Amino acid sequence: MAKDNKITFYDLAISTGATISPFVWATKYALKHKGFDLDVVPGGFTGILERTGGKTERLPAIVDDGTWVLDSWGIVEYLDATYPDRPLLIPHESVAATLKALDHWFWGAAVGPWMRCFCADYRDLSLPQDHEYITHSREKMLGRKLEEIQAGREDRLAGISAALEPLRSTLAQHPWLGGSAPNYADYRILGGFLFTASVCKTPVLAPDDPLRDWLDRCLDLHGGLGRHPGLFPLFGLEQREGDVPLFNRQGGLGGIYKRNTGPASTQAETQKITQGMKQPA
Ligand SMILES: N[C@@H](CCC(=O)N[C@@H](CS)C(=O)NCC(=O)O)C(=O)O
Repeated sequence: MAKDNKITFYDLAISTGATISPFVWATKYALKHKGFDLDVVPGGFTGILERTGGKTERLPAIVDDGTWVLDSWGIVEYLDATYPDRPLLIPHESVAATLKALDHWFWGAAVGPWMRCFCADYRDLSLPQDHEYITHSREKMLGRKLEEIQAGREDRLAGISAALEPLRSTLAQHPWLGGSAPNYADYRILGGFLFTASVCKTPVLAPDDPLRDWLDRCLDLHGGLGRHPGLFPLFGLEQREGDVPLFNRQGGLGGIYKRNTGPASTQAETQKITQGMKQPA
């Protein structure tokens, strides 16, 4: 398996040379996490079927010493099952279950909305031979002209940034989504940020966003895998008058973030929520 420690990796890139797909980015990190070198087959959106000898219309795809493996999740399952002695991507089934929930939320809260903020730029940045296909297929997917969907994005960016609080409050308490070390949970969510960085002609997060520390550490992993010169800056969004705050400076919400250590820890809250209430006789 994996002759010379190399795995063939079908990339999906745009005219800047940067990988675009969140799934392909996550897979790149997954392969590096397992310690493999990549034999990269470059290319854009059109011609995937021809490039892969009829094996797939979608990427990522890898070939491990003649074995084709398709689909980002399929690749993760394959890598951990075939190479259990190398660092695991999904160290326990519970990580898979929790990550599916996290990934689903993240697409709805951020990746999808960011896609709609940058869909015309995405087309313009794609390889020239891909423009027609991207315009047609993405207008079918999204239901309107790309320019119309993208218009007014400056009014939407603050809300998308604000919605990322679950990541901020978690990463304030753990260095990685994987806990003390990165695993596929980090790579999967990172893939969505790297997709956005490949197309975001205007920044999407505040310069002092707490996510910056985790993102910078992710980009530096595996020899600076995410430090591609074709990526646009994610940080630099300014809060305008009337915008919601770009991030919450108060900390996380929910029971896990408000540990009950006895009355002293809940006194202030109790006081606030009982203010004006009639005292029992
Ligand atoms: N479930 C698949 C989804 C793969 C997928 O949809 N890839 C897109 C890129 S984000 C693709 O290959 N698109 C080619 C096209 O649009 O023709 C996976 O996780 O690998």
